[in-house]
Amino acid sequence: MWEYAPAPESRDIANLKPNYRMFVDGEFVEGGGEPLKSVNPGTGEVLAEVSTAAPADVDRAVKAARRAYDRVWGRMPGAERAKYIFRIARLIQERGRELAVLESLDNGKPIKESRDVDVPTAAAHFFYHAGWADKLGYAGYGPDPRPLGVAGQVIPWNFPLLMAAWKIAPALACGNTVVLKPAETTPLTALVLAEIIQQAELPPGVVNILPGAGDVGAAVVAHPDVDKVAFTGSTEVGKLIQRQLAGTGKKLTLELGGKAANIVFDDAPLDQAVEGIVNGIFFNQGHVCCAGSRLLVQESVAEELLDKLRTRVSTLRVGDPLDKNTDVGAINSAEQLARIQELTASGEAEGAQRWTSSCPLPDKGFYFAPTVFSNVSQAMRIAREEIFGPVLSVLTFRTPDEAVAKANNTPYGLSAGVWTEKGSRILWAAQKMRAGVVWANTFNRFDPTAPFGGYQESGFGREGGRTGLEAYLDV
Ligand code: TXE
Repeated sequence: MWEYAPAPESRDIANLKPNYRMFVDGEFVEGGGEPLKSVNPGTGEVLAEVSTAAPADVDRAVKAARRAYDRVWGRMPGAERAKYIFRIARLIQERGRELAVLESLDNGKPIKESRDVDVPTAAAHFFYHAGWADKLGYAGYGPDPRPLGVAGQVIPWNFPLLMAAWKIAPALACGNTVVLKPAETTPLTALVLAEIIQQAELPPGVVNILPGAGDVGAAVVAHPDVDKVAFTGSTEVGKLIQRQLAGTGKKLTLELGGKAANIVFDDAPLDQAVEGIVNGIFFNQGHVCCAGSRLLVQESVAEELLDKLRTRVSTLRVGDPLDKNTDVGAINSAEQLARIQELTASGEAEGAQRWTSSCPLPDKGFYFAPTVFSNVSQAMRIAREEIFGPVLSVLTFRTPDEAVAKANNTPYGLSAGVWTEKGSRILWAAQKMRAGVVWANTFNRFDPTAPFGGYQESGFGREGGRTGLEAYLDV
């Protein structure tokens, strides 16, 4: 019934190699660390072997980045930098099919998402930031804002290519050089991006990409010649990095976890809201820091909305990430699957009512059926902790004040959604909520022109837009 192996032509498009090497000083070289195996979460099979960085490699990469900064990139006129960045953007578009298939193979996300969201948004980030490179003097940060130097960047596995673009594009536009560490379960598209950077003929050392586990990330962060650290990942590791950097004078931005509230008022167009709720929590298997993982619905429409929601979620197809009809792909790793299972079990144990879609699941690979918990109370773990999977927790409220109070009852503060016909209520709720992004009558909309980032334990600093440039400039 299910086809587990991706169609051979799709694998070919991915241009998959048996071995991937790290990218240092303009060349692909073998790292001194223990090689890691990248697994296809859609099948559980090994996709490729990837060499990883040893501490000496981190030092080499940072030295190469420093040299490139001092001799070339930090001095280059912005208009010249822009040409290289535009070239990267064009090459991402040209190699878009290859990148999309590889991303779905390595991460598990549905091909329609990697094709229509991850790859085009990554290209858009380079296009957008290329446009800034020669206009920094007009950005409002003084006539001649200076770059910071070498940026050490660590990214997670949920949007491997897109997170690399979010980090690299603004750093380059502002004149910094980069040492980036992709996540251990998804290093492949970052290494194809390295090929693109080579193809675009960036001077050696401007971008260096070092696969490896957390120890490599820690070594990049700690390197004394790294001037700025940008991290996206768990709140736990973010706090660790913040402590590690205290007193070093390095500039830091953190983009961490979330537990976003998606608030539906009784006047909301319910069918439209259902689409937004589904997109908010089941897009990318819920592996999204700003996922709308807590649905807050006004009591008077709760039952009607839940009926509509379960009906809609029953139609989602879970399965082979490379199948164009797949709506929910594979969970990125066995560890993440276990984490989701443990948290959903806690929801049942604490008395929430569990509903799980009866869609068939492939029996190879890592999958989790879309799940909706109702009768959730604020004290339950599934209402407080980031599940990072296709699991929605539904709470109810009676008044707008109660809705906002519940939305803010979290240590996080990355995003939120509001569904209502009343414009005044949207503005009121957006003012009252401690969230970096508030979407109104939509969810999960990303645009390189809009600053993105959080409050409280969701981190600090903004990425994207003019504000995002501040993270890479001495203003
Ligand atoms: O994150 P880690 P994990 C949340 C989500 C998920 C949980 C755990 O809830 O279930 O975190 O995921 C590197 N110094 N998010 O364990 O460990 C690591 O190698 C420097 C939300 O994958 O934070 C990887 O490249 N770097 C989040 C990156 O940090 C270190 C996205 C993220 O891994 C390091 C991911 C160290 N000491 C998970 N230790 C979001 N905001 O979107 C690890 N790393």
